[in-house]
Amino acid sequence: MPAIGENLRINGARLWDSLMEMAEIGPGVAGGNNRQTLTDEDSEGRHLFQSWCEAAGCTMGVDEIGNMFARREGTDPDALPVYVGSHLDTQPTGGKYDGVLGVLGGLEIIRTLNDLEINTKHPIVVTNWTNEEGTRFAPAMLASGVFAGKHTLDWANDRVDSDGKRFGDELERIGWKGSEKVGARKMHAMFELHIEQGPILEAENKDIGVVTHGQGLRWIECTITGKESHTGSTPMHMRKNAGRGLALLTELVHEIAMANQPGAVGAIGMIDVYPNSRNVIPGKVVFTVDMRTHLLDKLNAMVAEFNARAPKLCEDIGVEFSCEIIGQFDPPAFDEGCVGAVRAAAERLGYSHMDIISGAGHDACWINDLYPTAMVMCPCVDGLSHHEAEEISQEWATAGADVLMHAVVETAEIVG
Ligand code: HGY
Ligand code: MN
Ligand code: MN
Repeated sequence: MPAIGENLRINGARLWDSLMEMAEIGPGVAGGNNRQTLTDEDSEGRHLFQSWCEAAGCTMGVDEIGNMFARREGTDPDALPVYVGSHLDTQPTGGKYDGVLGVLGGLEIIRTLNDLEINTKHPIVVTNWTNEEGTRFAPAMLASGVFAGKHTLDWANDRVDSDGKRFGDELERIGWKGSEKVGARKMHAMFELHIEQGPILEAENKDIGVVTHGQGLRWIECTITGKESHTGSTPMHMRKNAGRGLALLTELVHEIAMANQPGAVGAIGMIDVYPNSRNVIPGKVVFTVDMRTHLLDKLNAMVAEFNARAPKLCEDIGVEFSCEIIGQFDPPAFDEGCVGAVRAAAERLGYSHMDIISGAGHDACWINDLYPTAMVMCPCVDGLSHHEAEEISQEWATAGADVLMHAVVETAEIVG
């Protein structure tokens, strides 16, 4: 196999133009994106991605949960493909790069190999995973989780959003339910490029994060039931205020995370208050606890402490408590061979780099359970993400895609 030269570089301007064009679909209200999964905007972004892939000579496959697979042929059609991708869906207050950089970075590899007329033994498949964010339909990484056998397709299709719309119905409505069996595809390896979504790489002045591990995650959906009553005429001692329970458990989650520093996080992001009226004591509050750390024993201990203390705190103020896990994955350790290919690529290309643990969850975390997988990260400004002001530089995007291409091409084996 011919050596991969340090001059093998992507077209950074073309990648940046594609990022900006995709960002015009599903605009937010403050310069970012609101292209939530299975919306019309998601469908529009999918069509644009498919048109670009087909213009680059790829054939597109779509599975029963809407995962998209754009295949560039290799010289050995029987060789298992190298997959490279991420997600196009965004948070409601999303940025232009979370997920999108990984999908369009994969497409840029195809475009560059076409320009240079480079062939690889293994086919290369660029992937868009459905519903990575888990914001409209919980849990996160839903479709890659079905692909990895973590959820059944039926369970996924029955997930509902806050308007009661069913995942499977919305997938059919936007016309992106494919015919391929989910998980039938076999992989030689998979790589994912993603912005760090944290402050470390920028603070350390590094171009590239070589992701060795990720945090594990537990999403605990909690319901506190009190009693609606008048905020003016109900005496304080007669109140059953579910809102107080939320306040106490918000502080409990923070206290548990702080007690497990360094390297643990916890927050409550999604909250529904019923009836959410200014002059009614909240009768019910439904919310999701998000706890994470890269150490499995610590993660389980954090959840155990929450489960031990939350019911008592609610009982003491006269409200009822129940909860269930609605999303979880254990801390991943990525494939050492693939991680080594990422690290060697950064060194070959002369990019500053450091090993890093991913704070956020990614589709690669699930695929890593099945096939050799690794991630490449680039910095983001102030570590900000899941915010419309999420920003990266063209140089960072280019460096990340260069390293991604070298790792993918090395694994797919260049043919002279
Ligand atoms: O929640 C996560 O870590 C990812 O952004 N879905
Ligand atoms: Mn993401
Ligand atoms: Mn995200």
